[in-house]
Amino acid sequence: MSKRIALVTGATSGIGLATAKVLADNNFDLIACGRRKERLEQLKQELTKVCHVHTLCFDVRDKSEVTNAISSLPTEWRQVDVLINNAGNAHGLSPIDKGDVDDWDAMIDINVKGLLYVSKAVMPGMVERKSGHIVNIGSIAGKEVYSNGNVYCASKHAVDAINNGMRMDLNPYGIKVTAINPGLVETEFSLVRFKGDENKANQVYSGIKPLTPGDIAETILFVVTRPAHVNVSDLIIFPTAQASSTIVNRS
Ligand code: NDP
Ligand code: 8X3
Repeated sequence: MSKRIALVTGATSGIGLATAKVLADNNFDLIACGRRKERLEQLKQELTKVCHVHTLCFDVRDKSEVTNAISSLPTEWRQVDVLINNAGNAHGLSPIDKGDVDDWDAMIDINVKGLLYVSKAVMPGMVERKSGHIVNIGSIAGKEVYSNGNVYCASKHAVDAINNGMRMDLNPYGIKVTAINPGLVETEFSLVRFKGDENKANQVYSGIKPLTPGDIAETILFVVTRPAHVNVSDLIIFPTAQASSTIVNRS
């Protein structure tokens, strides 16, 4: 295997799935991660035509599952060149006093602690080799807080801080660290946030042309293929109809 290896979390859906496909088409071998095994197998079948694919099925909330999965990588897969920390979601959209504590746990455990666990397992190899690139998928919710977004916004503000801290601490090793902060992207995100309520999920994207997962995947491809001396450190990407978390020009 002579291509660069990218490990993508949340490769079973949305931004992660599109990123896996775009990287596979552009000279990367892939470690595709997620909880939904059948989707990982389907992706492997599809991408095996263009690159080597290894799948890892684990829940980012479970520290030992994460460690065991990543330390189970066969020798030829151990050198992770690019880590895409993408797995994440919002759970609920309620005023803070009405919020569901289980939703809060899920967002902090997946979006923040899960990202840390995966990074902890991958970073030592990058540090040892003095090379690598970590791309953290944040959100506009990590730059602005919006009504009822409270804990999701907090989790993405934490990703923003972790991203900046990583860039500082990994700087001596020549490791690149990038945050990609999208606005509205149509994926399974809102279906998960509204617990399967399709009407509510569709309303989020009504009257606008939202970003597609492919738009974000192409941006990720751009940042991970810059020359060695270039690090894109922090990007916000909106659909044209969106100017901030709350300013959205709907027809
Ligand atoms: P999707 O719901 O389509 O995808 C989420 C992915 O995360 C799935 O592959 C899912 O895989 C994985 N995931 C969720 N929970 C876990 C878990 N506990 N363990 C392992 N994997 C998990 O949403 P998006 O593609 O939109 O979201 C991807 C990232 O983009 C998230 O971090 C989200 O916060 C961020 N984002 C999304 C925006 C949007 O508008 N869609 C805007 C800004 C940021 P599986 O269920 O198989 O485990
Ligand atoms: C997803 C975008 O605006 O729904 O992070 O929080 S938003």
